Amino acid sequence: MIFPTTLLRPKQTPPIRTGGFLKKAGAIAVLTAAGIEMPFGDKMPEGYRPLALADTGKIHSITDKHPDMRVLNDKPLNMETPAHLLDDEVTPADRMFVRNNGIPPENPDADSWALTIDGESAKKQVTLSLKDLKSKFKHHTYHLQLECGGNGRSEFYPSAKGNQWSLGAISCALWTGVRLRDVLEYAGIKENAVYIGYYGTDTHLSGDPDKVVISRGVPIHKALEDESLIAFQMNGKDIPLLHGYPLRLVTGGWPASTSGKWLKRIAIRDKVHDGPKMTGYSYRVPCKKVAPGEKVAKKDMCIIESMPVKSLITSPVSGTTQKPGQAFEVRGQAWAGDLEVARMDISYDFGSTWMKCDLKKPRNRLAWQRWAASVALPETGYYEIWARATDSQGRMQPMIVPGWNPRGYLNNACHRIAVKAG
Ligand SMILES: Nc1nc2c(c(=O)[nH]1)N[C@H]1C(S)=C(S)[C@@H](COP(=O)(O)O)O[C@H]1N2
Ligand SMILES: [Mo]
Repeated sequence: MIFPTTLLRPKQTPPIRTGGFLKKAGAIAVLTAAGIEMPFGDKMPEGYRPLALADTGKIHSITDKHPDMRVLNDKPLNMETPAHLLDDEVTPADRMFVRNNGIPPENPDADSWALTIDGESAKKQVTLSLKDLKSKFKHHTYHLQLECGGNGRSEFYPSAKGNQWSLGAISCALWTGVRLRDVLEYAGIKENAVYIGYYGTDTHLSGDPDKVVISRGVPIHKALEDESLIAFQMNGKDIPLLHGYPLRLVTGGWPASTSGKWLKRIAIRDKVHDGPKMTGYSYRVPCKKVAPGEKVAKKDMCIIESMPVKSLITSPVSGTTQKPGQAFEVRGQAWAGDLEVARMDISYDFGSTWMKCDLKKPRNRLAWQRWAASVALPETGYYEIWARATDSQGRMQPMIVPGWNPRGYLNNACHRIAVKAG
């Protein structure tokens, strides 16, 4: 095998300490030595690392966030949400992952906040105060999934640099604001408009006040969709500072890096936006598939648009024990970028057989969908539950980490949890 254990998502479970006999005997021997029976153990490929051996991970706490959020970096602040904390239909503010590329503004003043629309393809430059925005345009509320393009990066091999997100850089909150379309049309969109680009007020890590932290955007067709918002509320309240107070762009279903926080300016561009983190290797993947570790020229990288189909098991938490033969509920969330999730299946025998789950319709386009199934584990032992979503175009989540790319984007491999019956 060329890419041995990496195909089996080893990094989700830290490597087993391989001293003495364990090295040869492998994971199943470890479990047997620990007195854990392994139903379907004979179906497991060599090199497979059972979740039973998973580390619980470091727990940090940052005021006003849930104490079990995982902090990946504190400057800039990056924190992700453990899967079992994403069990709510609407993600509460304290359980929402944070991805900052720079330093958030310290004390933004909503009363004096203004948004400017300009750019080569704006018919006129306009500046609107927050009050103007709220009074001039109709308000809309949508339930929108925001997933970092690098969610799942930690599982790529060879590893990709950047925040080592596992599964929890995804949220689906209720966003209220005005349509980006209404505001762009207020300024006037020239015929030659191609893209929009946002600018926020966070500051660069270097401390250089003239350096833009990140300025990304979306093609004009995405900007003009009903669900693309300039939002001033999240879950019915002011947006929390970490998530963009007092104003942010929300373009659900696309890499969340397109949803600019602390929004001050939107440029209507006559070409593909070229702000920091739009070019080179940022938020881009090879236009043509490459082998793991292969060098790719910048010119052969393409911008990520819609995120791929994906799902999470949010209950039970990995590592629980259930009574053999007794039914319990397995449930979670599923989403598919611009598309809808059409079907959800789970397996508790390492993918040998699958059962169809109940799947709810999304609350609106670009919202994640709740799913649930009732499971009874047949006999005492160690099980894993694997979850697999299928989108409305028939694409399924892969079982193994797909499509290696230099920066580790778009890992939508199936989520798996460990459950013991006993
Ligand atoms: N101004 C600004 N907007 C930003 C960012 C940033 O660093 N600065 N990070 C982006 C990235 S990469 C992501 S994944 C999302 C994260 O949104 P959240 O922190 O509200 O979850 O915000 C995006 N918008
Ligand atoms: Mo991101």
